[in-house]
Amino acid sequence: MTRIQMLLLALLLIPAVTLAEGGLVISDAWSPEAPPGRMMAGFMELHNTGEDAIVLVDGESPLFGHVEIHTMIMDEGVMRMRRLDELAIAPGEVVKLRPGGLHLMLIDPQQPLALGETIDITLIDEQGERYPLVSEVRERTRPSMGD
Ligand SMILES: [Cu+2]
Repeated sequence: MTRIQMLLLALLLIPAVTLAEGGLVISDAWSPEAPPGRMMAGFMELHNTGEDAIVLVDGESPLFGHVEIHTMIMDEGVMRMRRLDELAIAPGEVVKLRPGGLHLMLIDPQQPLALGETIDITLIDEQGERYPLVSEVRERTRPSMGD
């Protein structure tokens, strides 16, 4: 079985919404397509359905060298990305990662990814709790993340 076939099989077995142990519901995860070798972004909704704050501090993916949590800031009239050490989600809060704002940065791609393919990503909180998700590669929309 090829890696692509395995990814497609995995997609069939994973529901669109993943309810993790810690009460973090992750939905509508997607990544704009990018030229081979370029870093990619990850967008999604994060809903903390639990009683306690969830503080995400890290991420990882088998398809990328490393994963960072980024935000966008205005710097002398130019939008720039900045790495966040942590992303806190209060109980009941929905945080949206979307183009032009908060996003995951998927750095050092290990293989080309075509439209419709999926990326396994795991978010990790400060207590070491892991929140797996699957991001679908979709067409790039405006506003663009650039790279
Ligand atoms: Cu970024």
